[in-house]
Amino acid sequence: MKPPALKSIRNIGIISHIDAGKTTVSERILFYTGETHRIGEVHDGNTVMDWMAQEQERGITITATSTACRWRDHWINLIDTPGHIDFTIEVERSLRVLDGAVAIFSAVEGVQPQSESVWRQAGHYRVPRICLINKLDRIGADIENTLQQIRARLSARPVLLQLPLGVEHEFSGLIDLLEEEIILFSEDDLGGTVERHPLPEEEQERVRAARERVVEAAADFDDDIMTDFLEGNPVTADRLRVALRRGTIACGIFPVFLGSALRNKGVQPLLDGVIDFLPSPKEAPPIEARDPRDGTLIELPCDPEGPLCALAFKVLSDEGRKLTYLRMYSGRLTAGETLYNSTREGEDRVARLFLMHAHKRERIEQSRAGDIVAATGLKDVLTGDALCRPDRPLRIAGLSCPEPMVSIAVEPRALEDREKLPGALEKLQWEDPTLRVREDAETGQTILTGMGELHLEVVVERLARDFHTQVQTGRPQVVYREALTRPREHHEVFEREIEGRLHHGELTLQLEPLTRNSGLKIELAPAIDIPEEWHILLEESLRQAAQGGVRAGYPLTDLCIRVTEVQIKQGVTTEIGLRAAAQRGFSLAAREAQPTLLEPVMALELTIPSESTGRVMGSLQQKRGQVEGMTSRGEIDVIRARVALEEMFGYMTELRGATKGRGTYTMEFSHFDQAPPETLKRFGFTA
Ligand SMILES: Nc1nc2c(ncn2[C@@H]2O[C@H](COP(=O)(O)OP(=O)(O)OP(=O)(O)O)[C@@H](O)[C@H]2O)c(=O)[nH]1
Ligand SMILES: [Mg+2]
Repeated sequence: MKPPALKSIRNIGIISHIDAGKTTVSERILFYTGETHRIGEVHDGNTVMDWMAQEQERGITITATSTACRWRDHWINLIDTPGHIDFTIEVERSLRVLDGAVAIFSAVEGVQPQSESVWRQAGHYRVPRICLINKLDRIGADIENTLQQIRARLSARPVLLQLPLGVEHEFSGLIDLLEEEIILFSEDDLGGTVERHPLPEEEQERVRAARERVVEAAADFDDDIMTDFLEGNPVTADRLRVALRRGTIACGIFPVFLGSALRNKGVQPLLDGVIDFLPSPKEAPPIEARDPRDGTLIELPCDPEGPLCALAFKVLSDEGRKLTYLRMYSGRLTAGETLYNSTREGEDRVARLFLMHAHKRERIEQSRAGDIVAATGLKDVLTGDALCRPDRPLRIAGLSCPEPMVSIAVEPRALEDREKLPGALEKLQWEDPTLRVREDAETGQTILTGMGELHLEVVVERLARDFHTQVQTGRPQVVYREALTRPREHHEVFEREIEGRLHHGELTLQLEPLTRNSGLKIELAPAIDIPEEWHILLEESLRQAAQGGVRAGYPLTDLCIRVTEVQIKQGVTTEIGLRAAAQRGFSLAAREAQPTLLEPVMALELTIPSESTGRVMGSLQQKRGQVEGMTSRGEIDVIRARVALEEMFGYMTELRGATKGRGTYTMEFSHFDQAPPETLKRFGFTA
């Protein structure tokens, strides 16, 4: 099939809090665009987008799934992302490569914590968004309240483009404010037929008022519309669409659609919105690339005739072989071509290229700027690597990866499991940059570190299912940080003969504790006159040393390490000598600077029936939790609190018990804070 013109492509993602209906919407999109012949339902465990066995059983999305479909002569590459915070890397990598997103909100729950997080992530990459307020069929659906929360909690400017016909169980269709028409979705073919009718007399007043707000928003992006708005002249739907599109692409406004995905209402107008308001790859801002040979910075617009530049944003192990998802930013790529991996500095060959339809693939011979494709054959490529032509190396920013917070020890059950474990974990790590694997030096156990309990549970289950490797797991442990409480200065001399040659390194270090959540800083005094390579070497050695901790093996943070002096002895000062002096000097000084332990503190939002509030508050207090606010909505209370992660293991079970199964909570990392005396004692720190 002939590839579409660039302006007819949309690379978009669906993002939201857990359970807002992303997968339900995606399944409808596949059905209405003719990609599938039946609608999969999350509660039946038969969706195309949640193809992994664990996703179907748990009823949640775990991994971002990419698919391609066609609508109104446009090609849409669509990525359905998970809402659970443990899988946030999936959202991060998707937003990194997408040109636009659909943010979904539940009309009942409004803007939930994870919606705030994904909205922030999208803002970071300046991804234009349109919104869907979903679940209008549910009791308690409240559009105005959700819009208000979008304004207040997301500091965004929503522009409502539709009105509902009825709400809750009377929700029966929509009013299109641009065209001033009624939209109905036929019940006979699962909403497949969309009918448009003129507006009845009795609706005209409320439509006029609501449409005026749309014209007002559009006027901010179009001077002619502003004039017409001020003079009270009519403005056509087409003119409004052009202005709203401009505003959306500039992230100045966020068009809002309405619907109930489960009841098959509202999805086709949303698809129209994707085409009308979200940018094509050509309209997305150019990316910045650097030529590693001379450091020159260039801007790469989306151009098939430009130099080849692609980002590997996802690597899957598919029956033991690597399948690499690529976002093509510039140039063309043909199957069989040899590429240069500018991140890892090596060459790799693309065997085959595919267009992905969820878990099925369509083979293609060539891809070009603007496309999202998958490739086989790229043996050494990992998530976040940049690919280009060997004769035109280009580097682009990789992925920013969140720090995992929870670890567990795993023990292979049988001998054969022991043999298979390292290989299986390596493959899981290809896929998941937030999974870390290391061996505990003292116990010899394999330690997995991940984003949270659920993340690690999923990993262990995948070991068993996909890699037939059974393991026993220990209790989850928090990943702490170490910090210093006193400043310290230290002079270190290293001098030793190694293999017949004298190595010397001599320097003075200053360690200075910083305020909480400042991270790690390494500075070299400007007066130090050493070659650039030694500069880098010193910084790397010190960073490595700080990473290893002082007392409990956790990375040091909130610290500035300053090298104030480096004494050079001509002919004997060597790299080996300098490295040894830096690392030994740091370690001795840090031990004298009264190290302490910091623990991760999480931001929680609990939604519970009011009758359980007393019990839940009591238990939060026992967990050293700080309640920061509570709002009531009918019989439901929403509590916001901060609690140390250490106290939160197994909390889901506890909360279910305390609320007769009706309470839920979400949490995400907030900050690091001083660990309590018992924890300090456990790790041998003085309180
Ligand atoms: N009543 C009602 N339920 C809905 C609607 N849309 C989705 N649901 C239900 O909400 C639940 C969650 O839907 P999903 O589509 O899995 O939500 P999601 O956003 O993909 O969730 P995660 O991927 O786990 O973050 C399912 O039980 C759906 O059937 C809707 O419009 N109305
Ligand atoms: Mg989902």
